[in-house]
Amino acid sequence: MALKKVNLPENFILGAAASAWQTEGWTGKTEKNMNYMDGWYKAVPELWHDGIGPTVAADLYNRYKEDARLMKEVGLNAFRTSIDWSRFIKDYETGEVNEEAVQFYNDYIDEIKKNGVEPMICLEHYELPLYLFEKYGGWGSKKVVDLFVKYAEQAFKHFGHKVKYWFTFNEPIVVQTRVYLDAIRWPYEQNTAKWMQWNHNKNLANAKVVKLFKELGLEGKIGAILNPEVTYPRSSAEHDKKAAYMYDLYFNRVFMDPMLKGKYPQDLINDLKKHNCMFDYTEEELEIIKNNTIEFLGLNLYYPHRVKARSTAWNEEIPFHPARYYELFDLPGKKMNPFRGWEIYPKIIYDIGIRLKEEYNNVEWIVAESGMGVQNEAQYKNEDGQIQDDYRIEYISQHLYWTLKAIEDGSNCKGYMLWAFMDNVSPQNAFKNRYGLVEVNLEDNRNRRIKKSGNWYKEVQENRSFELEIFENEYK
Ligand code: BGP
Repeated sequence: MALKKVNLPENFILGAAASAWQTEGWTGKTEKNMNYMDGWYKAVPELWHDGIGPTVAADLYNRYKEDARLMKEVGLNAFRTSIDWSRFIKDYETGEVNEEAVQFYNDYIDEIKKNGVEPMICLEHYELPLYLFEKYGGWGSKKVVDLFVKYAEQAFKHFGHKVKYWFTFNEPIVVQTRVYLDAIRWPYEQNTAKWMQWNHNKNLANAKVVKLFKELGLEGKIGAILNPEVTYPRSSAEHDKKAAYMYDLYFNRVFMDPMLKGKYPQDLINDLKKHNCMFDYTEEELEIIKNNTIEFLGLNLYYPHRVKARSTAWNEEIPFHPARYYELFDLPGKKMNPFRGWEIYPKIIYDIGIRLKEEYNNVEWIVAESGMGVQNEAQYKNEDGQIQDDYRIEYISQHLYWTLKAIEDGSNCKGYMLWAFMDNVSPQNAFKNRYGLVEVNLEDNRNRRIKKSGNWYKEVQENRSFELEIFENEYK
């Protein structure tokens, strides 16, 4: 075991992320400005940790000036958040904007820039307006796809001259997977065909917005943020490899291929047809997807997915689910984040980085989220009351190390964004697991305090280097 000094490449982005619905709170919103996440919380608040939801969140709407200063203090050179579509647009049908929200986002973006931080903006981090979810069935509807394009046009028009990094979606697969595939989220409807229709319509919406961005001739980059579930088979046996192939097809390539290669994998199409889950599409839509791939990709990478061949036969009487082809594999002795229940395996970043190089034309990309959620962080406060989150420093060091190693080996990665800049509301878990470089103290009026990791992050940014104890063999 040795201490290794690692240098950040020139122009490497070292930032942090958040989203609108998880930070802003409802100040300035009315019943008409609810989004899907707000609606879910309102439907079953008792299921959210301690009954807390997006109502106040981190109260960023009222404290963005202080927060923008803190971004600088923890050394971010970039910050990613989203625009809350449900707040920004007043009339979802016509695309008319809410002037108060325009003012807010203008001031917020200006304040971020004033502090020397590069803003990155995502158009949908689950903030689909509740009205569109209820009236049209959300992303199941092509009408919603077109209304999203109208919204994007307004966002580009208002902020396109000051924001250089845009993303269409954050984790476009997530909501429908929880709602329609696994039925573990409100409104708990199992419907695999609907799941696939949402996937397709989001691929289409992404392509249409990319097309618009190009047509408007905006400076800067547009991409999407995906959460590929970096998949490892239990063994090198054919049956396990097949399980991993199918898992990857349904959960990763379903977005990566159309967005980066302009085309769905043929195996996916064949399998969907076989199970009567093929989505509605037109040739024109496939053309739009083909001609409007993204050139900049964000990846949210938290933990590996390990799968094995099924040991029991799939019950063909229940609706089709990709789990027909795999079971999850629990690796004995794996390193865990016990709070979130996620395995810690930093090499996922390297592995996906090399895959992008080899299979996806070495697209330009960033780690758009990586981070560690920890419960009861107050127990780690020192006498002065500062959270001593050494575990987070170790987590970041190791994940950053593997990011840089991927670059060394030729992957076109441009940066690392931590989840999260500050503690914020998680879906259903609310403030249970804390992710921030900055503490948000719920017992004390949501006051902010930089954690030890925040001071450390700033040092890394200033020195453009850090030291870590590396056990490379652990990940061979
Ligand atoms: C990602 C989301 C974030 C964030 C993060 C942490 O999937 O893009 O919004 O929530 O996961 O996960 P969680 O909040 O569920 O602990």
